[in-house]
Amino acid sequence: MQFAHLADTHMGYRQYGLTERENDFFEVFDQAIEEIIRERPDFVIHSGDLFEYSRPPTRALLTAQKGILKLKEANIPIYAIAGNHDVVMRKNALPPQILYKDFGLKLISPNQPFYTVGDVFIGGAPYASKYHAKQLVERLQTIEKSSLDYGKRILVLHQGIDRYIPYEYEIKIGDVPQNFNYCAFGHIHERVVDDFGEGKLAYPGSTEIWRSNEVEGYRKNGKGFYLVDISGDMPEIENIDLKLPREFIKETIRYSELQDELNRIKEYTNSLQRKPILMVTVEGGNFNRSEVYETLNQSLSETCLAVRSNYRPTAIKEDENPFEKGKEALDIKKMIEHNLKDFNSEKVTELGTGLLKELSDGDFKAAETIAHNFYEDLYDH
Ligand SMILES: [Mn+2]
Repeated sequence: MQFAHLADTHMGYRQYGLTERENDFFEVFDQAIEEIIRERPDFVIHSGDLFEYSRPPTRALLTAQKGILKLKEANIPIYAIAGNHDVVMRKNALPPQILYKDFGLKLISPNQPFYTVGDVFIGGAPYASKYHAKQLVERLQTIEKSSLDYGKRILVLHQGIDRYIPYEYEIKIGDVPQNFNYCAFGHIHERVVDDFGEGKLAYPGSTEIWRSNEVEGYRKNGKGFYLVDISGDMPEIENIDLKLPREFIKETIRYSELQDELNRIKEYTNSLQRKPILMVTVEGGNFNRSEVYETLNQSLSETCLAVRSNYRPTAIKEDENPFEKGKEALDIKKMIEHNLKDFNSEKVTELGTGLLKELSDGDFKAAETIAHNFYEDLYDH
């Protein structure tokens, strides 16, 4: 008896406001579906954050629909819960996953907390905030009781646990019932597999790099999903790696070697099939950040999809105010204009720079008016 366990596919996320990045998330989801069908497991578990939002963009809904239909055609049922991103906080509201009920998706929800297939119990709950943790823990005790008569018991949750994220957890490791053979978690974007209770507790992680701090984890452990065999006494877990559509490059360069380093990076990035995301830190020396920012963008914007930069000039003397006029402070207005230029819309640029001005002045009322007018205009069209 085998199943695929994935989570945190975050479809509909448009990283850095880029369509290309939105597509990457779709592409990697398609790949996951293909791999699952190749492996032919008995079923699939998706532990939440299928989508980035509880009201996903149509393309995201469509990509999910296509994938879930393919699974249905291959006779592979999928069990899913809503994560913190795709859960709807209103009482009795339905998460978007419900749309695929007729396509074979089985939603685990407070109304239907578990399913059984022969001797296998698959139960769980949607994401609960820390504020609702107590109710969740009570719910878990009920689920545990319902599971006792089954030979193989799987728990599906989308939560942070104190053992793994000591500052942002909703439940403690002691709150997780111990009698399950496999605890199929979502929420933490790194891969985690641990011995727990009578079996294993696992987070498959996100399928794409959702935040730049996931790059190191991806290099070390890859990204993808798990193929779990629960036939024996202990579940056997195999990593299935997905190939991410583009590279994330992190570089730290010294200001004194800026030109040489930029040439080297340009040559490398030019050799790649897909434009990478480049995160670069420039350090050492006394330089003007605005100028370096422009140099970086001029030399690399053609071979990189996005250049994110960060500056650590030699420490500024304490009595100097780096934000004084004419000093090396970043020109934030210019940065906003540059980053919004892809929208090709004066209105969007005006919104960005207008908000910057009013919010820097502390005029929240004026900022609100700007935002309000922008949306009024938008929905007029
Ligand atoms: Mn997530």
